[in-house]
Amino acid sequence: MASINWRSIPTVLYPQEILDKAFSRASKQANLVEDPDKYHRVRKQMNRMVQSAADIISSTLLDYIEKWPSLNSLSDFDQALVDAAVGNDDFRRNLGALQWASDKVIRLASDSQQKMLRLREIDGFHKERRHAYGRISSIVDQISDSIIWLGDARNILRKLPSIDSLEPCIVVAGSPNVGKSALINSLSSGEPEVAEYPFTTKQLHLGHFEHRRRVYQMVDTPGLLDRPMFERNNIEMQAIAALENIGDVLLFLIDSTDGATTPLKEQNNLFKEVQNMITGKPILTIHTKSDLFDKKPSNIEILISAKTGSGIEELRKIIIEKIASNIVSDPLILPDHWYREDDSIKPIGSQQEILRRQDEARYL
Ligand SMILES: Nc1nc2c(ncn2[C@@H]2O[C@H](COP(=O)(O)OP(=O)(O)OP(=O)(O)O)[C@@H](O)[C@H]2O)c(=O)[nH]1
Ligand SMILES: [Mg+2]
Repeated sequence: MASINWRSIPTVLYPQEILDKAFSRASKQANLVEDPDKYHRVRKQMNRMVQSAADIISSTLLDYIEKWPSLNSLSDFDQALVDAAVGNDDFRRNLGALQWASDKVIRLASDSQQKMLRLREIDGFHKERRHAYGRISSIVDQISDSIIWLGDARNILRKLPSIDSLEPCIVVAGSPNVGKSALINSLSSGEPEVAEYPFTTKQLHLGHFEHRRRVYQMVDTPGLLDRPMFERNNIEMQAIAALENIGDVLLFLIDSTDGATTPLKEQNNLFKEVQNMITGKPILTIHTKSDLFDKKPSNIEILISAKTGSGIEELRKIIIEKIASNIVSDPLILPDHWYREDDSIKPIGSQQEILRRQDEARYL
């Protein structure tokens, strides 16, 4: 499943703006009508006004529906994000209201045109046009709450992180201030993006690097995993479960320097909790801020410094290897030539693909 580009969700106009746009364009259309006979001219003009106004409103609403992601096609992770951010039920209901209004407006225009066919007075055409406009306005009014909801929701969704579930994803966790964001910075090939989780007020960092044409995505978890279990609500638990879904490997960062914000004992407790929560994913324990140690502590395997860059390239290799070897041992591997049900043309999990990844790991 490819990632959703939350930023591409279009601006939603206010209900009155939608009506103004439709009515003013419809008037312009009416001005284009030419007919020397007044009776026919007015009939065509009124007809065209109603038709154009309805078309513009309907296409504006349908365009919103089309450009908004369809919930069913989202990954579990993205669905959990949307649910926490704006609520999946509201999401469906409000988009549904737009569809309803679009259908209704089109039907109304066609009824109105039928009526005009039967009218004999010029005045009658004007009257019918005004009547149709009134009813169009009232339909848009009826869904104005939904339109306003979508406008607000768009501003929230735009800030969500975009993660491509076809590419490997590295989740970075640990207590506050251990250096999660700094590590993502130093592993990233470009400037990491800043996004938001709907579950926390903190900003998260999204980085990526490429290796042999694969994009390795990194996402950090500020404020998500750094509190004891009992303080978390359902929605956060859902987020953590979803996080487990997207991550191919979890990096757990520990700051064991003397100046660490969280005492080492508490960091170890959090580690145990995370270990219990995240099952079936490789977890790498990484000690940070090595530049602050006088000499390397003997019991530590992976030690890095985002500040000096020490240990970063070694860590990158370990991550790539870990992901490659984990794919090989995946018990849910699909048989040869089986394709996953999504838009990817890559045969994920096929024997060839596995061999290719094994090769990659071997020639690191
Ligand atoms: N000396 C040193 N300081 C570091 C290193 N990595 C991070 N820091 C510092 O540690 C502090 C926290 O770093 P962040 O990367 O923001 O930590 P974080 O885990 O993302 O913090 P939260 O997002 O608040 O949970 C910052 O002041 C960094 O400059 C390092 O390798 N060496
Ligand atoms: Mg951070």
